[in-house]
Amino acid sequence: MANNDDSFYHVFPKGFIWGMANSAYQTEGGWKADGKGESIWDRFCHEDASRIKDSSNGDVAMDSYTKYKEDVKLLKDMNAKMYRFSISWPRVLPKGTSELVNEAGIDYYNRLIDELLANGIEPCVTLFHWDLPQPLQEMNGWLNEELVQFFAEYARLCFSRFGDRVKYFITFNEPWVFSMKVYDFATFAPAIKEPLESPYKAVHTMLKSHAVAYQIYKNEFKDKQKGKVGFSVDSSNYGPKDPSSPTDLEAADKAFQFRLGWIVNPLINGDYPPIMKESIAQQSKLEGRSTSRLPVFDPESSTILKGSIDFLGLNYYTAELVTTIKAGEEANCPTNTPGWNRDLGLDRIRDPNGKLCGVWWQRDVPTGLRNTLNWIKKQYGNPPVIITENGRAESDDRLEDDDRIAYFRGHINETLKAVLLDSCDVQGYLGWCLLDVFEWSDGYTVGFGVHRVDRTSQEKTRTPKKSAKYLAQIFKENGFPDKQ
Ligand code: PNW
Repeated sequence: MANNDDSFYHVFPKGFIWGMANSAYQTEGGWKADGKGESIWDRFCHEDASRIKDSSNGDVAMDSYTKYKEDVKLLKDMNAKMYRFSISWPRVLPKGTSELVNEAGIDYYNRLIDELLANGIEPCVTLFHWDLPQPLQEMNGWLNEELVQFFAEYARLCFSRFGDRVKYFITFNEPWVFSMKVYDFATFAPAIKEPLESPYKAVHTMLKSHAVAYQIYKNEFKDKQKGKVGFSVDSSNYGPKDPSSPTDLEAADKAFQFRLGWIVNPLINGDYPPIMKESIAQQSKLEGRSTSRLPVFDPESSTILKGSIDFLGLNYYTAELVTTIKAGEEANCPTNTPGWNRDLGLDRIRDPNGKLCGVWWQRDVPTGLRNTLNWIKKQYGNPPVIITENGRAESDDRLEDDDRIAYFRGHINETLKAVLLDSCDVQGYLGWCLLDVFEWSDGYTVGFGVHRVDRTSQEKTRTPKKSAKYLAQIFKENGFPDKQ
């Protein structure tokens, strides 16, 4: 690598966790195998194929339900020490509730966990990566607070059946992306356009569910199992459009509060960020409402939410630049749509300084990751962080994926700076994604994978891309030992 770049040559602290991530619906297939129930994504794709760009679905996906041993081998070949995967809730509880446990589904995850451990790879299990059991959606999904109890039962089942071997649990994946894509953009299952109240309500239920699950782990399992329970949040980096403008700097901080703080402030401090409460109360008033659209935590929920993570999972992909909206320009501002966007009330663009990636919303801005890690450190007193997703989209599955290599190199190097130069407590890095997988409403038209999958072959043949070999080297050398 050229010497005239701004890379930092050093290794990560000993014990730094390297690995890859994935999720159930995007990878497993076997959508109705061995007693699995229907999820909201099964229903969404089957009901109307035109909802997905290439009219595809996850019925077969990468067939990891049968090919999991091959996935573990790929991880081993990459020198990975951790694999983050998610459990399909309806695979283990077909009706969503503990009324019916599908032992065949439990067996599948037991086999996967055992295979990982036999290969020296630590399992990291996400409980909710968006594939809610359809019967729970019929009850109004996350808008119904009864889901707190159903999630608690599901979490207890997972802790009790897998926790003897799984030491890292993540309750939820990316509530911001989930609630915005479902209830605001209405492009993700079950796509219900209700941007004003529903994203807030859904996130509220998820946070309360997390807190109850965390209590269950702490009270019933932790002493014996000695594992950790975390939560994965998504965030862009938010920078000022004009770095010399104090109001733009303030705007960037406000955007972080609305995106990351919405979720993380409750998990650490037991309540939503003050600026969010103020802004949404004000907007609600302007809409003629007598109360704020942002729900309020009852004292008990607030108490159990406070300090309810053993680690914070950060999913980072891109960076945005923000500025205030000029008076009179509100109607012309594309990022000022009713709901979360208008409540935030800022003019936002994807950072034009970064190279455009294979999806419209992604630009390659590595310094944004270091800044985001520092924002978390400063705002929340340096909590332990694991980067639970980071990766680059391509619009094809080329094996010579040099742009993806550049993305990984830049982002891992900025993480190294955050750890060694800024003392951010980052304990691990998981790349997204092990394979090219079903990319939600984009179907199979874009890929984040470091392995190509031949979906036309019976074997679903996996082939390492150049980036898989590149990451294998970083993982092995624990960073960037010297200039090369
Ligand atoms: C994440 N954004 O989604 C999800 O956790 C994965 O399941 C998904 O495959 C991956 O990232 C790539 O999309 C995101 O607009 C979707 O900033 C959108 C955004 C971020 C993350």
